[in-house]
Amino acid sequence: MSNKLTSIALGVCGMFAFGAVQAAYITEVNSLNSSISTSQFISSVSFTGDYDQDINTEDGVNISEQTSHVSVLGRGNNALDFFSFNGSAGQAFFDIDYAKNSGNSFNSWIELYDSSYTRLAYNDDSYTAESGSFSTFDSFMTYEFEYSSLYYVVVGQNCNCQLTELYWGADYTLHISQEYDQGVSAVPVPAAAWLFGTGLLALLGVSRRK
Ligand SMILES: [Ca+2]
Ligand SMILES: [Ca+2]
Ligand SMILES: [Ca+2]
Ligand SMILES: [Ca+2]
Repeated sequence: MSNKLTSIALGVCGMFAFGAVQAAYITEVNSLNSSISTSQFISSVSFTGDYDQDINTEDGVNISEQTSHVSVLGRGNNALDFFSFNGSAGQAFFDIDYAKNSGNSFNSWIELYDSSYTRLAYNDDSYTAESGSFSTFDSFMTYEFEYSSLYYVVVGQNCNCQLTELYWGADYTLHISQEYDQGVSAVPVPAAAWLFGTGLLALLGVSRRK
């Protein structure tokens, strides 16, 4: 009995550890996230602190190991792409890389909204073509969250200086990064696994006493 529970605990911890390593890049659920009410929620466990050459400030300084970050592989489907995530108080970075449509760069545009869908910020073009971007038409945005909450990011393209639906098949990568000291942290993943393991050990103790 105890051996069985122990192996289950080890297996679950292993899954958590595997998830933490593999979770940095996720794929957009194409065509299902075209509105605020159907936004694709990015779980905190998808964020990691692993090194990534394309996680950088707008000036091109790599911040992958100073932030908790997630990268979304998105694709246009004649619609806007909506994502939501739990942001924490502190500095956040939103970086569009590899924006391509039929081999050519397209003019991305991103917007940030709070949980009541009030627009907090938006960006059209970046200051520099940093790592991952071939063109300054790729968007880059920083924002200091005042408090922890659900936030929305919308990805589209610039048409007549406003947010417009992405072309069909337009590819891009969206990196969302948050500073470690106050931001969303990858730490809760092993912490959750540790607590789960501790709970199981406590259960084992109870069953042994019985
Ligand atoms: Ca980048
Ligand atoms: Ca899409
Ligand atoms: Ca970029
Ligand atoms: Ca742009």
